[in-house]
Amino acid sequence: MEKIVLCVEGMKCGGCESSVKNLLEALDGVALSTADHAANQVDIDFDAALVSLDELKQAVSDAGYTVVA
Ligand SMILES: [Cu+2]
Repeated sequence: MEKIVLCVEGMKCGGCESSVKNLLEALDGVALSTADHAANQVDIDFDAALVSLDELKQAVSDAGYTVVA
């Protein structure tokens, strides 16, 4: 399992946090995600054999949020 922290802009409330968490956890290979809109931070535990970092970032940006790093 790998752990990463993404800086994500555009989350404004707890609803946005839930959206990001749920869309990530719906992906194969993602074990756990937590999102913090105040910190613009998304923590993800994932299996790099099943899902790539690029796919994680793409899923977040497809949902309308901006992955800064
Ligand atoms: Cu929101």
